[in-house]
Amino acid sequence: MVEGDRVRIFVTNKLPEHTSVHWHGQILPNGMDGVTGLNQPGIEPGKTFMYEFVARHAGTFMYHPHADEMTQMAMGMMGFWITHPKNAAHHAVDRDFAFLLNSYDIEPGAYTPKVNTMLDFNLWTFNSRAFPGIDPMVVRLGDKVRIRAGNLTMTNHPIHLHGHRFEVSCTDGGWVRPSARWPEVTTDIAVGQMRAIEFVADNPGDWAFHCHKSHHTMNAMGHSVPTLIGVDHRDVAKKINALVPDYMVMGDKGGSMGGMEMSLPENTLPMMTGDGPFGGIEMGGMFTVLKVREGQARNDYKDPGWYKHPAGTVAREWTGDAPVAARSPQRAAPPVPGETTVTVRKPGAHRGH
Ligand SMILES: [Cu+2]
Repeated sequence: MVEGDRVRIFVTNKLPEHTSVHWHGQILPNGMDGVTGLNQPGIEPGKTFMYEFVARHAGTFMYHPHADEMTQMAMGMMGFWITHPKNAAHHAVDRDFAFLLNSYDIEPGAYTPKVNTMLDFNLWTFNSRAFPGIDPMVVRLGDKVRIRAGNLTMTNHPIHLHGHRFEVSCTDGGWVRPSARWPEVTTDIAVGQMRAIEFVADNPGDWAFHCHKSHHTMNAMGHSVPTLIGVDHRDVAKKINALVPDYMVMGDKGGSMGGMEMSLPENTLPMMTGDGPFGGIEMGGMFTVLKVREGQARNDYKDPGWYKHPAGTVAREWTGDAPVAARSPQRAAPPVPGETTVTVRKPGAHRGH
């Protein structure tokens, strides 16, 4: 869409129940807003409705049913809407990416999302895809980049970009004035919000881009598993193994599953997965990679492969003695092993302020 376009949309309901479509963020005539019962009757199964309005403002919007929302949205009915500025020079960028954040609760082995789940979803997705099934964002060194992300899940997503600083340039309410922007590396996107971030890709490499909630970068898992960190259950495991050959004990040293191969029910993604140039990435869900490259062609979005680090710029094993850490003068003597020193300041010391 381009700012000022008159838009006519035909919606045919192929569901077994009524529906409607709400055009989230659009400034339109009341009768086109799509709330069943309030602005229009529901679209009955098999019927077609027509919506017509002017896309008045450039920006990023969303659409979704406004009828039996809980069920229809849990099944994935939602979409993104971008209206470009009429003047192509306005808000121009070199690369422009769009992610609709959505979530599903699908039991391992099942095909139908559970529609009554309120918060404990187990698949967290960008455009209904989970890492590593999400393409990298490929940009040229020095490109001005925009990433738009809209949230139609049931919880907020603090979206985090590595290696760069960005500003929020647009919300679903419109463009943010440059004087009102501030630098960030994470921006929280609440339910029903869109945030477009902009930055100059001035740091070459493969940079993680992900939701900062650690459960949102994992795929299907049980959340009621007991914590076994610090429990040595090798003996128990041996006994159980004698009875159940495939039995596997997990989690006495942590939850890492990067190097673990495990059979899964059909139609089930591993909890954390993905391979990088140095091994398992141990991510899933809302995660992808921003690839900043020198020499990538202007309109080439093809994956250039993994970043080739200049010599000496990768964290590496240190095999010498650990250097002695500098300490403040008050603590000139090295601490005696096992000694605990507590400096107590009594309330009286604060008299006078
Ligand atoms: Cu999240």
